[in-house]
Amino acid sequence: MGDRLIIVSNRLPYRLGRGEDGERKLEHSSGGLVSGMGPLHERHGNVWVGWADEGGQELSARERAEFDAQLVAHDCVPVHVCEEDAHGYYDGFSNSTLWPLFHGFPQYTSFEEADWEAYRRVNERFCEAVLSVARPGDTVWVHDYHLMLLPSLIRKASPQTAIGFFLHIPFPDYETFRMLPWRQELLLGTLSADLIGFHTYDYVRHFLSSCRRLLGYDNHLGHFLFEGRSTQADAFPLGIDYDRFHNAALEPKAACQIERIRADRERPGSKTMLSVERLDYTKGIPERLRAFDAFLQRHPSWRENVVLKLVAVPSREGVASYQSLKREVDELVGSINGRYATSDWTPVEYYYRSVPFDLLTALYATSDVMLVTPLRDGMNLVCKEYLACRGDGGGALVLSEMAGATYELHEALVVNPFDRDAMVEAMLRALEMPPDEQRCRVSAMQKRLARYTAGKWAEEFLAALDGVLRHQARLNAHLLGPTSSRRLQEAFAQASKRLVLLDYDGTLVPFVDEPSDAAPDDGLKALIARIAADPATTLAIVSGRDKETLMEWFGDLPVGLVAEHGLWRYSVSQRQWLLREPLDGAWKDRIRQTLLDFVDRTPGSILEEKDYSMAWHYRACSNELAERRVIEIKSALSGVAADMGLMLMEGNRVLEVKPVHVDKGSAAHHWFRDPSYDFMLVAGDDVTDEDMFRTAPENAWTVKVRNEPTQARYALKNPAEMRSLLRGLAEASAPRFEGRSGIM
Ligand code: GDG
Repeated sequence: MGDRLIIVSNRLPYRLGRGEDGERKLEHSSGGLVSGMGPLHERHGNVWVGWADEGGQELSARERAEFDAQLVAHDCVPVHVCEEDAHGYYDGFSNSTLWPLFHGFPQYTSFEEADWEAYRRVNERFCEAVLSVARPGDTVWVHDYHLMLLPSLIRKASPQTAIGFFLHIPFPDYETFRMLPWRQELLLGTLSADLIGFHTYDYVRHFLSSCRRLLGYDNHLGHFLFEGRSTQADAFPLGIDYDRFHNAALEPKAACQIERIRADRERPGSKTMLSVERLDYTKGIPERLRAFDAFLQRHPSWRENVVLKLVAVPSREGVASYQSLKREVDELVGSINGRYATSDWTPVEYYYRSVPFDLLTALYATSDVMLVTPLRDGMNLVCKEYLACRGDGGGALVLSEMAGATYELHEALVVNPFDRDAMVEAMLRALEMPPDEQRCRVSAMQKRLARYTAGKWAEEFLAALDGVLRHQARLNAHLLGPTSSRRLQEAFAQASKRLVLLDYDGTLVPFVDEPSDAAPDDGLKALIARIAADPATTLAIVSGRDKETLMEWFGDLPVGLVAEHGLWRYSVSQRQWLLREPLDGAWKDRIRQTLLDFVDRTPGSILEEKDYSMAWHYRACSNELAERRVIEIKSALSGVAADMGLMLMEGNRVLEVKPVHVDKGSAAHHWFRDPSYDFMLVAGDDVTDEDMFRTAPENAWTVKVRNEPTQARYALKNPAEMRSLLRGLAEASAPRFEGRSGIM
């Protein structure tokens, strides 16, 4: 990994505030991102790029310049955005499009082209700011949904930069994500990062599923190849600065607050339930208030004995859905208090403001029950902070199963926030939980939180990014770069007898959903014709396709053809197809119906029947379904296949049933064993081509057209690069064809 880290997030860790004397001054912002990245930011040389938050203050040009200078002195790079773009980017696309949709609230989602344009422009501004400070060898870590286009913008401008991206909110399921008109651009925007992180594995799965279904990118355990580069998506659950919270309650300022809160308790022995969050519709505040209402209704003995302290921090007040939520919460609080309050008891204490850190930790330390019941939450740090502040090991946490944090905090009372009865039940259990049970649950969760802190999270993410970069370096060592390409061409030019064996799909042409749509274009045919025309060169297409298709596409060229992975070989001199060994295709009748049943049950899949093999193609199917069907087909056919001397072979989104012992490696054997060839090039892209790579003589130029682990000596990134290599051979091979056009 690089020497310096450039952190990029929507906001900087400082904002402009006012001191007690009214003087403008920089204030440190808090929150999970700042605690995770703070220590890294402080390391020498590291910088933070973000939107300069002027705290709603009107600044003159001179004051803004002073503010910038202060930020720069704190290793920050401010990004300034004009008011109109800021509105479209922040209130608009970030908070009225991505935020609601990603949290599963399509009813609040707006789809405004103008907001999208502003979002794009602001991402470009961020890119300019990053490039203004980036140096070769730097690592850039981009955060959150505001900047989903930034990885690709940086990649385009600076291809070698190491880029990490972390999404702090949920990634929605495919059915929800696909509603976005700009869905492909957003996926492509993030995919240029080397490592893409999410809080939970569910979000990773959703992301991978959208990549597969919207872009056709397959992955293997979260790794995939994107534009020839290995990229990884994985889960990294964000923790908190545990010691900061754990020790805070012991600080004199907080201790004083704790004393005051205890003294203010309306009745000795009464209990407090607390909730703290931004006033946001994802946080489930009205649902919680309704459940509290039902709780007081059903359990009258708790009236006057419990108080719900509701801290709702004003947030995104410019967005309409937040304004109506504010009205709803105000009304609910008013209605509960109006119904149950007595002269010395107010059931809901409602604070519509942010509270200072020492009061926050004092509230955590003194509340008997913490209610964290969002309808959807990427992670949720408040529940972790509450636990960290419980120095006495007591307290009870009611936690929504819709928060990412649930995966780590199994000892909480986990509830479905939409289920009012379950919420009422959980409130009762939490209030009545015996102290021993409280300590047992809380201490188990504390141990985990103390270990996996925000700092550890950042370290693990960067270590994983480093791992991806090392993996890329290993793969890139195989890449057939300009020097090796030149050497290959020279060897080709100097050879007196050459062999060129080429796979077709994925090697000479990219994959398409419908196999019959992959016919060679005129440029490709002209290129192959020119290489094959040289009498010193034997060129053969070695494919899994049936012989009729190969004949139709290449029958007019002087090239050898191998069909059905080696079952058939077309002899140019004999002008006929030769069967590799006497075979019986009667087995097909026994398994055809089984495969056809799978076609019916798997929309998008097709069955291709060849002379002595059958191929079930699932390129156009949903990934999850196809994976399941492959396992089912294998188990349905494995017994019959063994009986009949068949094997099930997995290719690139195809499962093929064919006779054992027939593979491309054995098909190529009669060429490989001929010692008179002094140049051999063997190229292919999938698992069936590995048989050729394995059996080719040691000095053969074996080339895999996908940069991934392979038996081949070299790799190219895609069919376009393969064609360009062949163009070089065409030029070196047949001078007598010079002047002929049409080679592409
Ligand atoms: C997003 C994702 C994910 C809150 N009120 C006060 C206050 N806070 C601090 C808390 C906590 C932070 O703000 C809130 O963090 P959350 O994680 O709970 O929620 P979001 O703001 O929605 O954050 C979320 C997070 O990103 C990190 O990845 O967990 O899922 O939505 O640190 O302490 N701090 C003070 N006064 C308050 O009144 N001082």
